[in-house]
Amino acid sequence: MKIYNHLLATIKHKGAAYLILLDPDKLSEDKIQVFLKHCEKSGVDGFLVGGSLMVNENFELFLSKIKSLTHLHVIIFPGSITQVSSNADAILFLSVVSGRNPEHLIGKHVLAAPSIKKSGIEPISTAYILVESGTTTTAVYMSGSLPIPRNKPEIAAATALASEYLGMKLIYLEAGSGADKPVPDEMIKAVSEQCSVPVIVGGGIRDSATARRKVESGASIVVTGNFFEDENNWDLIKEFSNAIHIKNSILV
Ligand code: 1GP
Repeated sequence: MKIYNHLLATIKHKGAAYLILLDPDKLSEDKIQVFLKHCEKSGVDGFLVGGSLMVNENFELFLSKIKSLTHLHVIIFPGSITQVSSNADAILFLSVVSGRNPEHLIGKHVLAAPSIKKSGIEPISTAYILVESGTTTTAVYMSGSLPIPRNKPEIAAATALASEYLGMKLIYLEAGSGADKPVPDEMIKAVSEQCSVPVIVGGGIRDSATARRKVESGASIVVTGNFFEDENNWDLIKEFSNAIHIKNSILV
C-alpha cells in the first residue's frame, strides 16, 4: 500500500495530485530526460505509463529508463496483460466496470495476477469508468464495451459506489486519450459525493482552467497525456500543476 498511501498523502497535502501519462510510442528516446526533469521541476506528482494500443515492443526498456531518470513514482496504466513489469512502482489493476465485457471485468485480471505477484509491484485496485466523450475513443473500442452516456451522472455515481463496495481503491473517470470533451463536471461531482475513495479524471484536458474545474468538481487526481506530447507546451506544465494543487497554489 506504499504507493497508494503516498497518493493519499499527496491529495491530503496539496488538495489533489497531478499525474502525467507517458506513452512509449510517442515520447522519443532523446527527449525523455529533458521532459522528466521539466515535470519534476514543475511539481508533477508522478507518472502513468501505458496505453490501450501500444506498439512499442520495448515497454520494459522504456520503464527502466524512466525509473532511472526520475525519483517520482512510476505507475503502470495497463492497456493489456503484457504491460506488467517489475520496473515500476505500482500498477493500476483496472476493471472496466462501466462495461459488461467479462474479459475486461475479471478475465484479463486472472491472467495478469500471477505475473503482478511475481513482479513484486503494488497493485492498486481501480474501477475504470469509460465516459462518452464525443467520438469513439481507443479505450472504448479496445474494451469492446459501451461508455456511460455523459448526461447520466447518476449511472456513473452508482457504478462508482458499487465499485467502492466491492473494495476498489480508486475510481477512474476516463473520457479517453485525445477525447473531444473531458468528463463533465456534474458527473465528477456526483461520483465524488457518493464515494469516499479518490476519483481520478483524465482524457481531453488541454488547459489549466479545465484541470482546475475538474478538481473543484471533486477530482482528487488529474491526468493529462496528449497535451504535453507537444514540446511547445512544456512550459505550461507548471501552470497545470498550480491549477491542480488547489491547496497550495496561486491561481494562474
Ligand atoms: C488519461 O487517457 C487520459 O486518462 C489521457 O488523456 O491524452 O487526452 O490527456 P489525454
